[in-house]
Amino acid sequence: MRTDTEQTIYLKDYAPTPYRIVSVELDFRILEEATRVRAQLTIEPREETAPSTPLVLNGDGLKLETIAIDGLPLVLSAYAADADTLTVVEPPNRRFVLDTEVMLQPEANTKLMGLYRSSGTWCTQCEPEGFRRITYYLDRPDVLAPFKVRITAPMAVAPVLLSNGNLIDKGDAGDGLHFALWEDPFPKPAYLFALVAGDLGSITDSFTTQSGRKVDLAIYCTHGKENECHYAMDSLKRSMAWDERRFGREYDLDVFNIVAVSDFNFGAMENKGLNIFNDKLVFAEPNTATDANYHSIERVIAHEYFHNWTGNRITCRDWFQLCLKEGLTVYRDQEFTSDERSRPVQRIHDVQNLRSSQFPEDGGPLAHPPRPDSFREINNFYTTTVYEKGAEIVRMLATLLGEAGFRKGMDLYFERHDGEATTIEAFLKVFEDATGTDLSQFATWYLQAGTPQITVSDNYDAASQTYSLTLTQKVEPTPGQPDKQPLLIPVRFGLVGPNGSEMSWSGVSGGTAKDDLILLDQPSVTLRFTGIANKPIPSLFRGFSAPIKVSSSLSQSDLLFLAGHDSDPFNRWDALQTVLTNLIAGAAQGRPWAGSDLDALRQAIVDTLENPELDEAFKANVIAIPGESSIGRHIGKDVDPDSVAKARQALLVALVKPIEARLEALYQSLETSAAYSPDAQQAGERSLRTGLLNLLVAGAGRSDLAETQYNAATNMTDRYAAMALAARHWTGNAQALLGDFRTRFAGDPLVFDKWLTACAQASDDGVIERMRATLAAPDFPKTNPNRLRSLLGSFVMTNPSQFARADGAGFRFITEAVAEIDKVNPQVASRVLTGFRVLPTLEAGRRESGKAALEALKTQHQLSRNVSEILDRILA
Ligand code: 0A1
Ligand code: ZN
Repeated sequence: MRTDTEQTIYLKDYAPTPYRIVSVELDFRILEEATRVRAQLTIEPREETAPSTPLVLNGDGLKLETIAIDGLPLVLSAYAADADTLTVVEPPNRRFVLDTEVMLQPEANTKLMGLYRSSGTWCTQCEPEGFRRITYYLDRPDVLAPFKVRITAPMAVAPVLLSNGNLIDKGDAGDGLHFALWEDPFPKPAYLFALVAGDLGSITDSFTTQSGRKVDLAIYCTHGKENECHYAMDSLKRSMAWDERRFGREYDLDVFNIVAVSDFNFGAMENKGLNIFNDKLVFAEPNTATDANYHSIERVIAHEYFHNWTGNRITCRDWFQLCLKEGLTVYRDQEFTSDERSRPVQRIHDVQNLRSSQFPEDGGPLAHPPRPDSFREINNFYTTTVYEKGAEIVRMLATLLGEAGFRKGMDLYFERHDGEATTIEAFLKVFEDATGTDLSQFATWYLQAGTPQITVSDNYDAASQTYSLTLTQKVEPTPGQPDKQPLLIPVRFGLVGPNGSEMSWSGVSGGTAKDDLILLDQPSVTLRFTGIANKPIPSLFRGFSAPIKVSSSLSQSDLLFLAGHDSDPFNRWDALQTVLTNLIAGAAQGRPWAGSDLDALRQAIVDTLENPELDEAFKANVIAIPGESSIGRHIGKDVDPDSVAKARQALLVALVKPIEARLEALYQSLETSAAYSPDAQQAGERSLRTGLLNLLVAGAGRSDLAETQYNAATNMTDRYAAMALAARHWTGNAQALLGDFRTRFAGDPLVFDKWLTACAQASDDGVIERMRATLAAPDFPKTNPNRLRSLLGSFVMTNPSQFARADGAGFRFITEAVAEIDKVNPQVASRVLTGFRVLPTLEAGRRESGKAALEALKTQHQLSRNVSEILDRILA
């Protein structure tokens, strides 16, 4: 059953608009019942536009009240208006002012796009196509204009009135109303427009830029939450300083405002000078926020701030170029966090995220290039491929060009394209021009979907002291792309000698290898290194120098050797993870491990834990046993999640039991009475302690330790970790801990999200019925994306054996929930549905029951364009 028209938009059809918008004046009259929006758009035809070309503006669910050009109302025959478009049939062939009025009902806007209300506050979300839900406009990113915004609202309900840019006037407007006038001098696309009107508290600060300008900073929030905004403010100031230091980028307005709202479809939004944030990415205090929350706040505050240059000053020509701003900005926020915290630990974190979310997307039915060439619903393309793979591409560029070359290219990018809406091609061109490098083959990364699979083989010839190394690349077909081109893949590497030190060579032939970088630019490359005295162990893709999968020919003992000796910390971690994955995946597929393999692995783990040179956060990552989804992905097809879960559990027991006492002693020794600080050092110690607790609970049944930690906790990080572990393993005390947590933090919505997530991750068969009951409770806020994502998103993404249960109950629970949520908020619904992308990897029975659930969703419900597109792509 369908109602939405299935229109596909193609990159190849791009054409500039026949009309330019020279300037924008908006007048919002906000009242409890409704909001009236008057737009005065100064418009002119382009030089090449033929006279009488109709002007077609976008709308979405709008109802036109009045329309005039240059002050004269239009006669009925001069325009056509419906909910989705406004056409002026024969506009003047010169500059003119189009004046329109519409009425909005923000209260009824549950899609949270356009102008809506969140806990009483009026706020907006316009990216990508929300502005057309506010007024008729050329709502596309290549239409840039300066905005002047007047907001009038009741003083009592909305004492705070904010928009983009600088405040130029404010005052009383009579009848209990007041007004504010904002002006943003920087021409911007409509997706960066924002407005906030509400009764909000705030904290303020200031930042002096490198050229000595003082910028007023403020974070607005619900009254009473001000004290929880300080970490966000601190992160903002550090971000501003970092962008000056690292990229020479200075902030450009006199004010920078952030507003935290409770109902938000994403993490946050980079509106010019007025960032709007999901409150979970602003509020933090030790009793209710975890270290992971602090880490995310720092990262997202930085991300949105960095968009001011990469996104706002230089924006995208069209939405196919989304990766231009997102990939680059994610790269920048990753670099910021690496500089602020531990670089290797951040790299591990980012790669884990890439592997657990982007790789499955890239290898399944939803695979698409970082720069897609068609879409039905652009909201479905705010994906991990655009964001995280996009960041990896920028990272590879930096690797290939070196730090200085990369910076030269970035400087040229800012110089050449400031104020423009541009493309991926223009981005690559600046690096070509700045460094004289040919990037034509490299560009394929943006255009081709799929994760390259790298095969490695090697041979050592003692007689000639020659070591040869063959690297082969292959990308499997993805939807719409049956044939793949070879990519230019930077391989950072080293040859590790028998004593663990780096080996050097006297010569190399057969390919490009310079210092520690091999350029794999052919389907297969064989390098011959001469002057090699002993057989080396290759350490490849150091620092994860490219977003690829490697099938390594290394034996377990070689991998464990690297885990103990590689000079590259990322590869040390990765080697041990590979060993763990191989053992569990093997056992799940009927190839049990040998006792000696496990002994060696256990020893490697103990050695790592006892190594005084490694920091705690790194150790915590080393002892994190790969999750069931990760093992499933390694197996790749015909996966039975139950055997994976069983094998993983068996390995945990076999690994932990013999060293339980040592692990417990270490666990106890990490207890501290120091006052909580979210800094990387303390957070690292806590994460190691949690990692040890995980081993002890999962591998030695020590739920008593979880309970003790839960009760003794003096911060949310320790308390949540203990409860979540008990819930996941559904230990005897899990229900009691969940119950205590629920009542202890009753009334705190962000902590309720943590409870929902922990509930959704439970491994027992009762989980679905409990979730059903939670969702059906009359007071469950089904309009709030955070609540829905915490319950349903966590379930589909992190509880693989219950979601893909053999009886199909997990699939049906989700499709039924999606059908219901779709009526309220299609963006949240379609995102939850993407969890079904795992279907092709599952064994036949589960695959079929998953498909049946999707078919039922498709035939029995009227679905949004968002959900329909995802559904059709998964079923294709
Ligand atoms: N540009 C934002 C992401 C974002 C996209 C869409 C939104 O609403 C539907 C909100 C935010 C970012 O990259 O942070
Ligand atoms: Zn972004």
